[in-house]
Amino acid sequence: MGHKVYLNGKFIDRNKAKLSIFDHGLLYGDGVFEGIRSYHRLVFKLNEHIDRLYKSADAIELKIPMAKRVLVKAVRDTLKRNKLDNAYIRLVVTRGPGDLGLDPRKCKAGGFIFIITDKITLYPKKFYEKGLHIVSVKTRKNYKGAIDPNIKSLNYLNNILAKIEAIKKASPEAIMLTHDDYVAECTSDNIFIVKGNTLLTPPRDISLKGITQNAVIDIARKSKIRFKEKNMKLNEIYKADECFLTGTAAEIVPVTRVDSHVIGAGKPGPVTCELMAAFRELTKVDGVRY
Ligand code: PXG
Repeated sequence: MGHKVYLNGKFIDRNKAKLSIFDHGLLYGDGVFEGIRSYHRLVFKLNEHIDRLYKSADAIELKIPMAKRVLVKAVRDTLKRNKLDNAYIRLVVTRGPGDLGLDPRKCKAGGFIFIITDKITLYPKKFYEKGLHIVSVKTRKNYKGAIDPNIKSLNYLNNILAKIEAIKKASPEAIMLTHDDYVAECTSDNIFIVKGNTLLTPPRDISLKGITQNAVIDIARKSKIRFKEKNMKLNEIYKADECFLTGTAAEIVPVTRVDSHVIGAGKPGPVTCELMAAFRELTKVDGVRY
């Protein structure tokens, strides 16, 4: 039995799954997605990811023709079928095939819902031990009045352009700024700093409200670490005592250099390490079993 993907209610060989080239998900990036992860047969924060997917879909007036619990079951079934204990899960909903115009009403047949599960590729261990060196880039975040950054849509072009800039600077991630020069987030991670006794992250309406970011904020609250959202320019990041990124794939990864600036003591800081340890424990218990 080869590796299967879920596509509109069926399990199909991953090499045989096909979508229409008229799908507006492909033609226009008209669709939504989630990147999810499981640890030892527990899907971390699955219900939170499903809620965000439906919110994103709602924001683009895309109706997911399925109850949330049915989709939750589909995710669990896909993982079980592929016998994956630790996995990366990609959940995608497209607008569906239409004509060559933008009008989503023409996509009458409805969209594709698919689930790909795969082995998770972990970042190199040295990222976590020594911290990342990252850069800021010129490509801006979408202005929230143009595309709300809280819509996790299939249109990731500006993040991809930022990623290309980072790659050219030999950096694994890129800090993206808003149109008015405030730090928003990275291409697929949120950003935090520690300054004095306070944990800070940018205002959550200018970036994607990360599920990992939520988890870190919850841990901070329980651990009595002072936390605030704060609008920050790059200078504040440069002068931080600690810095780290959060994301489903990266989990919590320390940052020890931003552009030419060494952060704090140049190694992962104490608050970062405390949060990393607490997060590791959380992944062992917080999730939907399959
Ligand atoms: N910001 C953006 C723009 C993202 O795309 C995050 C923050 C972190 O959110 P979570 O909920 O994961 O804590 C993301 C994460 C991947 C991958 O394979 C991840 C994302 C998008 C595309 C690929 O790592 N989203």
